[in-house]
Amino acid sequence: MVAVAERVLDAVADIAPDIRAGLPGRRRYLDGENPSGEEVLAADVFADETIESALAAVEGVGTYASEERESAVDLGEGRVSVAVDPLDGSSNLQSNNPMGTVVAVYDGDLPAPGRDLVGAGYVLYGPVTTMVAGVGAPADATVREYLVEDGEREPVETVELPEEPTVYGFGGRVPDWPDDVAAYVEAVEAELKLRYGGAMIADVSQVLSYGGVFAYPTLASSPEGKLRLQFEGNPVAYLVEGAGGRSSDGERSLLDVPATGLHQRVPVYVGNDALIERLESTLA
Ligand code: P6P
Repeated sequence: MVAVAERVLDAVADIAPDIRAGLPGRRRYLDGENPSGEEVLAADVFADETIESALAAVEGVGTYASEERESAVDLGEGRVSVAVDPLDGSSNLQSNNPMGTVVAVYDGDLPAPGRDLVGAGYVLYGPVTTMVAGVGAPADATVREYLVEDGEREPVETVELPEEPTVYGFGGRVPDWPDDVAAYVEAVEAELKLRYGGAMIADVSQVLSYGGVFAYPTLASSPEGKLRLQFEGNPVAYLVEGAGGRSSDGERSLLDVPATGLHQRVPVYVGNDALIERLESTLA
């Protein structure tokens, strides 16, 4: 399974430059919505189709699922399912801010709990193109950063959450935060610097680099929050926990949240252990 996960990450690194090169001409919205009821950019569709065809050629991958598609796609023989957010934070394209591609590699059918992950990673289209990824079971994963150039990923360093937290970023609108979430943010904003850019991957990258907490919390208007477990919550939990941090849906590790649907939403809290522990006791 680890070998298949490595091949998946290699395939995504291989086409990352094509996705980045395809962004400038695809900044317009198309008609219609994705399964989560969100507007779809031409770039979302381009990234989705590019990734699907790359993964169809990877031995061992039997299923492709995308945040942009209602149901999973059968790619033929292969026990591994790959769930992808092709362009996470694509609304940042218009404002020319960072966004990413998120990849979750599961052993078995979807929807799946995070404990079934055998690899996960994200590509960050920032000033430079990088990948942060790990392979193996969640408990065994070593998370590394790679520089992605000409379709190759060159290891840079092992990713470990800094001991001392520095940044925080909470999604949603302040009036929509339940009182306990608002109380937690009021406490941490006195200790940390606000870093929120509207693309989960770029905001999680801040936490992995500088320590802190990222959340798209439960909202009064949407108790399950906004982010999707299969495509965003599980892979980000895998990476942050693999880097020595902690994840939560408010009560437990995101990796322990039962999988009930391909596009199920989940509140996402990830970051330094002490900050997440404090958050869980605040929400209890
Ligand atoms: P908001 C991007 O659309 C996304 O799915 C995540 O990447 C990001 O964290 C969140 O939604 C941003 O949501 O409500 O701040 O625009």
